[in-house]
Amino acid sequence: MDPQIEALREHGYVVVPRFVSQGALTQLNETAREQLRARGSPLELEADLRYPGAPRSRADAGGGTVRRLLDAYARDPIFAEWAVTPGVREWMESYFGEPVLMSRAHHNCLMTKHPQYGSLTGWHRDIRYWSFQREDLVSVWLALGAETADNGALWLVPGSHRMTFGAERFDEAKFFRAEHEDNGVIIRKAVSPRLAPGDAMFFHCNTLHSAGKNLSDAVKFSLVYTYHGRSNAPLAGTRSASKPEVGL
Ligand SMILES: O=C(O)CCC(=O)C(=O)O
Repeated sequence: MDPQIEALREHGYVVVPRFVSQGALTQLNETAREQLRARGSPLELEADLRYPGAPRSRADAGGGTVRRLLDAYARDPIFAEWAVTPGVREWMESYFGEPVLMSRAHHNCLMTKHPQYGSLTGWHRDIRYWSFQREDLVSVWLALGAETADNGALWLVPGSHRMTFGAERFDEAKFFRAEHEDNGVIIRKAVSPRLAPGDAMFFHCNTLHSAGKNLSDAVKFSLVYTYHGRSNAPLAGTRSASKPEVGL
């Protein structure tokens, strides 16, 4: 595990092959598909976010396309089990050097990327979703199927979690301005690691990343959770503090 943690510290992300066993992967995939069929709340729709390529409204063609099945932890026991699975706990404790908590306020979701109506996601740091004492959170992205640049896998800029940028490099929604010349130089260093089914990608909340559209003909499913050390509390009164966290 130590070389993986070193890689995360150095590059801002690391892929751990075959993190999920074949048996668990089959169960997770069945549950993911059932959950998408059932469309239980809370859901985030592509039409609500309106990222590039998404339907313009819920009334338009593809307007019901799901982007995230939110609160994965509460949706099904197998999703809850994977949020706190010993492999993740050991990994996160080793990185943070203290007991860890899983936030239920963002990520904590099953991400779906649909052909045709699935949108692309611009360059950003996930810290935009959070308000904590320190910008030190780590997400685990569990690929339930293969993820490649062709079906909308993540692109990440190695080492960007250690870079500092002025506020002018981001837009009002905290997307990293792709048209800014200096940003372009950084974005051109991005890589898109291929993930096999069952691989995990751990990445830091300050790692710049984006994702393209899904050009395949199958929905892509990924389970995503975010963790922080116990000493790094969410700021009172913010969305990050709005839901009880889960101790591992
Ligand atoms: O899958 C995508 O489109 C990007 C997901 C992502 O970066 C996010 O939700 O923060």
